Amino acid sequence: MNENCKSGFVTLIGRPNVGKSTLMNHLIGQKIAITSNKPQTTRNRIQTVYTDERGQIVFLDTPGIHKAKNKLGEYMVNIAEKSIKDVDVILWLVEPTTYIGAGEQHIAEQLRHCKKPVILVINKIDTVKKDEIPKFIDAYKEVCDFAEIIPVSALRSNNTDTVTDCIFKYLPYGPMFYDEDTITDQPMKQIVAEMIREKALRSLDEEIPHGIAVCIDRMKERGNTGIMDIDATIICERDSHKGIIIGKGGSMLKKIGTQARADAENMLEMKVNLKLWVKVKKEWRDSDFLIKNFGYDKKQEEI
Ligand SMILES: Nc1nc2c(ncn2[C@@H]2O[C@H](COP(=O)(O)OP(=O)(O)OP(=O)(O)O)[C@@H](O)[C@H]2O)c(=O)[nH]1
Ligand SMILES: [Mg+2]
Repeated sequence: MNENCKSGFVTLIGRPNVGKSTLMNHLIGQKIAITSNKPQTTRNRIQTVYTDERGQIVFLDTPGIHKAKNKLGEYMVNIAEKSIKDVDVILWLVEPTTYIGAGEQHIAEQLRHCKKPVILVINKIDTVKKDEIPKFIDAYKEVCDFAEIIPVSALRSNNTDTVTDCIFKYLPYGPMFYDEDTITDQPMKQIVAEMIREKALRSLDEEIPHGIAVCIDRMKERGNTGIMDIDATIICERDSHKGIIIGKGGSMLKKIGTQARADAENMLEMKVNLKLWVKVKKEWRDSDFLIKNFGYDKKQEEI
C-alpha cells in the first residue's frame, strides 16, 4: 500500500437546489456539471476527478433528493440514495437555516445507518449574517453525528479549500483510480447535451424545464476543418411548450442555441455549427423506454 497517496469516492448529496453541482465544479476547478436556480437540474450521477499531491478524489454529483412525482424522479432519487452505499466519504449539503424540514430528516435517517464519515456542508453563507452561522451549526449537530461541519459559499469560493482538506483527512490510503489528467468520465456528447439543457433551464419559466430532455442526433467534425457540426433535439411534453421553446419567430430557440454554442466552442476548442430542433413526446418522464432513450440509463445507478 502507498502510504503517501490517498484516494477514494465522495458523493455530494442533498435536497434540490442547495448548490451541489456548483460546489463540485468549484472543487475540481472546471465547469462539468450544469447548474441553475431551478430545482432538479442534475438528473444523472456526474463523476469528476480531482488530483493533487495528496492523492485523488473521485466526486459523484447526484440529483437532489425529493419526493418523486414520476418515473424520472424515482430514477433520480434512486441514484442519489444509492451513492451513499458506494463511497468512502459523504458530503451532505444544506442551506443555512435552523429549520430542519422533512426532506432533511429523510436524508439524515439514511445517513444515521451508513457508518461512513459524513461532512455537513452548510452552503450559501453569503446569504446570511456571519454571526448567525453558529446557530445553524448547533441546529444540525442535533440531527446527526457529523465528522465535520463546514460553512461555505460555493458561489463566492468562501472556505471551499477546507472542504478538500477535510475530505483528504477521511480518505483511505490507496492507488489512484484515474490518471492525473482525467477530469470526468462524461462523454463529450453528453456534456454538450447538458449545456443545451442548461441554457433552456435558465431561459424558460418554471414548469417547462422539468419536462425537457436533449438528444444529440449528430456530432461530427467537418473533415479536418476545425468545425464541429452538431444536430440536437430538445424534447418537451406538450405542443404549447414547443411553441414557447421556439419563441416568437424562433427567438427563444436562437437564444438557447447561441449560448450553448459559445459554451461548446469553449470546451471543444473549435468552431461549432449547432442546429436545434424541438419535438413533443407526451409524458416521456413516465415511460421507461423513453427515459432510457434520452440517456437516463439504469446502469447509471451503479458506480
Ligand atoms: N447565493 C448563493 N447561491 C448559490 C451558492 N451555491 C449555489 N448557488 C446557487 O443555487 C442554485 C442551485 O445551484 P446548483 O448547483 O444547480 O444546485 P444543486 O444542488 O446541484 O441542484 P439540483 O441539481 O437541482 O439538485 C444556482 O442558482 C446557484 O447559482 C452559494 O454559495 N451562494
Ligand atoms: Mg445539481
